[in-house]
Amino acid sequence: MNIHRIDRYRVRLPLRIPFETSYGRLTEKAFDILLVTDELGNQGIGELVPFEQPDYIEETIDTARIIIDKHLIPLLKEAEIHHPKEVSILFAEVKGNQMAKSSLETAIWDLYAKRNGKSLKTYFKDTRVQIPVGVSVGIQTDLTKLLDQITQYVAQGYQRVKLKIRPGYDLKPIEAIRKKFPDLPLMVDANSAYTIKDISWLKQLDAYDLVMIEQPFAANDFLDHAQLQKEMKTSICLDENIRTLKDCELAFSLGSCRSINLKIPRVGGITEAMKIVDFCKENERLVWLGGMFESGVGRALNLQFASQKIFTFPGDISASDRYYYEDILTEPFEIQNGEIFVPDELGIGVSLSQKNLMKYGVFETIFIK
Ligand code: OSB
Ligand code: MG
Repeated sequence: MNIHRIDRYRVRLPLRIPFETSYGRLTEKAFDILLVTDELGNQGIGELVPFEQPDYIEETIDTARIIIDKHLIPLLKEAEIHHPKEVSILFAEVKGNQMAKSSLETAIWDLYAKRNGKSLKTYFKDTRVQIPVGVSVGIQTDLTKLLDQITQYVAQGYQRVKLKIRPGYDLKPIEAIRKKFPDLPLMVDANSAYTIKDISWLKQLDAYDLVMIEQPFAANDFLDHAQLQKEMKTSICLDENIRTLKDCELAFSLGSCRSINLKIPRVGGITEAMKIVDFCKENERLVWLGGMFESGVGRALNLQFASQKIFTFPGDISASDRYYYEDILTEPFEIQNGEIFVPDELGIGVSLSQKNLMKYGVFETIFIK
């Protein structure tokens, strides 16, 4: 298979509810949709997910576009690709920049599956058709509004709630949620907002029966997380730290965490994500699927990947209407009894809405043979 053409839509979708984390407030999500066409006219779709600010990790949508245009597309131009697993090897000479790589790598997996007349999930072992889902709730200093929001999500069937926290916004909201929902599977995500100096403060969280605490310390820290995990009963989960299988091995061998939030784009694509899944399977480690406020394209990819039975813990894969008024697909994803169906059509299994792409996006061709 040869890549003959690559197009992109630069899209901005307004969020229904502004999303606040320890590092900032998001009111709309910018992302690119990449269309990769082969010599036969088959087309794969990928999503470029980084944020506009380098505050979650260092990649931004602008830096990723430069890496794609100047470094990754030139590598694809001359390549003859027999299997999408070769793409990560082809891209290896470009260091880091996992989200840029993932946008093209996942588009090529989609293209490959479509070329072979298959749904993407057929390339994974032990899959099912419906997956349990959770919801990630932003910082909301008005606790009445926070509890109302969570009440709605619980009524819609979300099986697990993740609350964003930061210093000054932790014990109080957690206590309020626990009081109202004593049995709700509840976890928190600090997005790196604490430091080792906060260990004794964080130890108080052990009293709230949290399923896990996600990424309390810096995005590249393993040692302080290991110290915290040694002193806490509650499981630590790492997100920002995990860019490669090696990071995953390091985290578990140092005892930095007991579970991994796996995001396909943060590890450079499907091939590396599969290696991490295999490692977690072999070593009986908890791995679950996170999200990046993806549009329907990235959401469909996440659903295909999370169809693997190892993903028993509800992921950050919510219904389209939890995020956006309108998405760029012809059909939105809906939650039914706490689960979302995995699309069954070819590749990632979704069709783009041309109307909405034109409404929210700008089209450009970035490579043509
Ligand atoms: O830390 O997991 C995170 C959203 C944006 C950036 C980082 C994170 C998140 C989420 C929500 O928690 C994930 C989602 O629902 O897509
Ligand atoms: Mg996180």
